[in-house]
Amino acid sequence: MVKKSWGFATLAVHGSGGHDPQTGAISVPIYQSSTFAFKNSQHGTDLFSGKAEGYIYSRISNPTQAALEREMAFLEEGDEAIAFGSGMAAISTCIFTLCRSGENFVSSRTIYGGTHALYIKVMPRLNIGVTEVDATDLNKVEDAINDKTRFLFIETPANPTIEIIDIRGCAEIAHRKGIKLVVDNTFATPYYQKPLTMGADVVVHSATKYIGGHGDTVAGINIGFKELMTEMRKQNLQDLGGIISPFNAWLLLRGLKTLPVRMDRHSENGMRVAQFLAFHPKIERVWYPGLRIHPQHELAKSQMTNFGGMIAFEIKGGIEEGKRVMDNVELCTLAVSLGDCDTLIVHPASTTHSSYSPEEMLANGIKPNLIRLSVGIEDVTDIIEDLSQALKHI
Ligand code: LCS
Repeated sequence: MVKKSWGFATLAVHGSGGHDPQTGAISVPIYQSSTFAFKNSQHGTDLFSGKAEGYIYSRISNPTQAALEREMAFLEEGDEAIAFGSGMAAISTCIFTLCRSGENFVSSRTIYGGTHALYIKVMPRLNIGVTEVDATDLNKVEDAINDKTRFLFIETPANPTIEIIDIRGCAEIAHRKGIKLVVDNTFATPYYQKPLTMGADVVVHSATKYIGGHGDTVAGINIGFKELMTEMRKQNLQDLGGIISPFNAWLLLRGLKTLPVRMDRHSENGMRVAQFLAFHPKIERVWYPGLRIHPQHELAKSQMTNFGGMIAFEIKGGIEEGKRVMDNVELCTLAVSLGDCDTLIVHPASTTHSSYSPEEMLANGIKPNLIRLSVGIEDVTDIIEDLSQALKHI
């Protein structure tokens, strides 16, 4: 029996619901089954009508997926969670649950490039409007909302600039205007930030990142309160079909057991690497919410309990200097994605955020000389040593 009063680390280990009742297995079994037998034809009818509870078909739900969802609901302090095959499936299903053709939503403008691509490529075809605003200015957020706006979407800390958005401030505006607030909590994880406790209605995750934590799974999770999550599952998950596989759900359950331990190390290493970069003569500027020089350090402290492993930094010079650093790292891996045990380094403007126009990039702080670093859990002295030798090449 899981106790809601348990601490985060205890819930991360035990929150899926305990040992398998049939076998005593302490690891949740991988129910690798697409379909589930009905006891008789009436049972099938009752499951379909909702009179009986149980499993029907793994596009709707599956016991391994359900264990992951129970655990994530505990960790984010929501009623229910739904796990998806990717973060993008989680985000698109959330949008389709909240918004219909002819309506619109407002989003912070600095977000993962794939989310921005979904806005500009798919939403116009469905006649769903998107207004992207500088959400660090709450007046701009409020001004963008009209009577057809259904929700506000923010990503904080933001990918790739590590900008911080005021969750409580956005929740106050959203609820005053009668709309929902959705927060992408991928960078912080529930260990450091719990948007549902600050007024958000839905939390979305690319679970590919810190939740999985090992760079071996693509997945997404949405967490929220009963009514909306039931609608999301019944109306949208089932129809759009972006479900997680049982094996990937199991990998996330395994990853979650060590989430607090990994995050502590990511933060410790993140702070040390950020401090190193902040004093480096070849670096123009460092963005890490744990540093006092971050313009939103106080806001970050008010809504996060620690700052994780995501850093952005601007190299003196331009893109050529940046490329030279990235081409000369030896321990750090030049790759997209983030939140893995391995330190990853990437140039957002030419990769993860290339869906933005050059003008949008500049307006959103995605400068040509900006490099994003996902600090891993290796020995921090080795990470710093590697960056130090790579920086000598410029
Ligand atoms: N939200 C955030 C904040 C992300 O960083 C990503 C992926 C997604 C959602 C989408 O999740 P996915 O479907 O990939 O699981 N971010 C990536 C990045 O920065 N590099 O590669 C993927």
